[in-house]
Amino acid sequence: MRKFKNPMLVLFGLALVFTSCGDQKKGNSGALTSNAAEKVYVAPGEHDEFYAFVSGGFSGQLSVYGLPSGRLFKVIPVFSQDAEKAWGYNEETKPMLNTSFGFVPWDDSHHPDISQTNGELDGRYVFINGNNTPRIAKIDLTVFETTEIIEIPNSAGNHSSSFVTENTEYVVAGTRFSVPVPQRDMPINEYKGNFKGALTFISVDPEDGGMDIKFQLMMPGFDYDLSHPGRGKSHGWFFFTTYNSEEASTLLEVNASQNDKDFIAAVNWKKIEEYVNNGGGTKMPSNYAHNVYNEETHTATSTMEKEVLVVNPTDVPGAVFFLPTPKSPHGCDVDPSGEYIVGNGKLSADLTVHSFTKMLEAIEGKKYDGDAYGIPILKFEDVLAGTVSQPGLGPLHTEFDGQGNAYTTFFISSEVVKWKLGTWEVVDRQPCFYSVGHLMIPGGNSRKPFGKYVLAMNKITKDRYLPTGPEVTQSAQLYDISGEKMELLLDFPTVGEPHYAAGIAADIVKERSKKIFDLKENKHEYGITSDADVRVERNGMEVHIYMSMIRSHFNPDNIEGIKVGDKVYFHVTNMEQDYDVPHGVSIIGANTSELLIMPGQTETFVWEPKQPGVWPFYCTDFCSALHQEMQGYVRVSPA
Ligand code: CUK
Ligand code: CUA
Repeated sequence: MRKFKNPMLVLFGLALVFTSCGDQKKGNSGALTSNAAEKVYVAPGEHDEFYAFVSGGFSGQLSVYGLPSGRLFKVIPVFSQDAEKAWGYNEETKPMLNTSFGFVPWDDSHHPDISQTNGELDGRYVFINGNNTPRIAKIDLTVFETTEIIEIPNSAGNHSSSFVTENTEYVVAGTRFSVPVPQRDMPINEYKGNFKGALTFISVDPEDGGMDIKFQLMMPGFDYDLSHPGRGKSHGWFFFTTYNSEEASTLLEVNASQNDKDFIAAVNWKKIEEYVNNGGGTKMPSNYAHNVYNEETHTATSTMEKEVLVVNPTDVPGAVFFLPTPKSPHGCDVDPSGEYIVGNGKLSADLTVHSFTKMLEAIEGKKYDGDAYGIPILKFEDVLAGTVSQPGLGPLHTEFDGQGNAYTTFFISSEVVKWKLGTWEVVDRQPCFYSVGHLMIPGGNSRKPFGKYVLAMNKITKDRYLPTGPEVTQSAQLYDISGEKMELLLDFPTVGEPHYAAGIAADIVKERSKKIFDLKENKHEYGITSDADVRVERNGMEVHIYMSMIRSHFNPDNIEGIKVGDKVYFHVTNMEQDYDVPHGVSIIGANTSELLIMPGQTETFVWEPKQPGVWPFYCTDFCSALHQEMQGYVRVSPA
């Protein structure tokens, strides 16, 4: 059955026509008015109205921009080593990148989501997924640092992640690839019935934000693509788009899109939580790393966990249902009221919108259309709220402005389409340059979107920027959505591939942002709180240097008595107690990155000198008029 492959090829062909048509682009970009410049202009010294946390895709990081200006403020290292910040290089943060596969200093990050209280963004944390070696990270927005990473066992291509419920009860991770559970050596073509799709519910402690895997729902072997929590009336439910409901072991030869409809899986997590709290579920051996950065000791620890609680959906009647949804749905988006669940069928000409109320009625009336692996399938007509007919080609993702409008991206026809919830009519469309993936309205994942801007994230930019060799930057485009018609305001480059972003009013976050770490509270194992404590300690071939740094010297600055073959630990404390005065340090030949140490913090790097001599080190961050004088020497003698 290859019936549905050809339309896909036709669609991709069309995409090429669209994206390579330079003239078309020039015509459309001419629509910019001088008014647009005014709307994005944030005068020097003024602050932006919104933070946008933009995922880095294959860079594995999260970048922080201001909106509407599009100014880049920071790249927060998450899953990839980052030499600028010594993330994954210094001894304090190396454990953060530990996994059951060992040290994995790279990942592919797609979906940031901001923590919520009562369905509104609270600005405490950003969560983000690592797809490749399945992980979920938590970034603490008081320090803009990654403070926790939990590995997801029994999962692969952790893609329908990391979306949070409306009181941040859970951050949820869904597997893209179904895999043998437990992992074992078996023929791939015995996929059907043997491969499982784990949907992982990670609880978030309301006090300290600590993450823990509460349970894994072990679903049939589909591909779980994206997900969204219910909110408002549908709070307590979670929705997942699926494809390959055929459970084909290859998506090439046996076309996975032969089924006219795949499913959105509706999961009543409150029901499962109750089941689990009453002792339900089975403990299954599973190794996964749980890495926590302690903000008091400024040091991470990595723990290897040994088991997870697994729940079989058929053991909890009434907890999981399938909603038929046409043609390989990708995005799965729930509107701010919680009533509408939008399934963006990549290969469908229409957008399908399900009704939560109708879904409950159908469940109540037990109107099932058979089951798949014991999970009741609801009838398409019974749950359908409406269809947006033929809005564009290749729908991917939808967001909401909180004023009754939805905005959907179309990858192939390269545009954002605005339509009305309830009447399903298209009211506006604007081109994207080019091939848009996700879009983001600040707060668009909550009950209270800030419906002023939409940010579209493009996969391809071709002629939009100065050429930089064969690869050109990806981009984000900002549209004003405060009026009836969308207006393109700005187009700016991004770091890595921006899959998705989360935005929030800056006021909510900036009040909480920490300015310095109190030196007196420094509980780092090798930290010092006064210059009286600086020293060099030798323990066999291991040397520990307790060093301080302050404008504009190191103490000690000249060190002797080191031998080739020693393992030298530099534990360096920044004694400053001023906002925005980090110092940096490294030493010649060290195969680690420099340390960039914040006021009040201690960081450690290890140096194994290979040659006798007198070797200089210096401060790498321009910190004062005497920055260039901030230096020292280490004398290394033969072994
Ligand atoms: S996915 Cu990238 S465009 Cu990973 Cu959210 Cu849809
Ligand atoms: Cu310290 Cu430059």
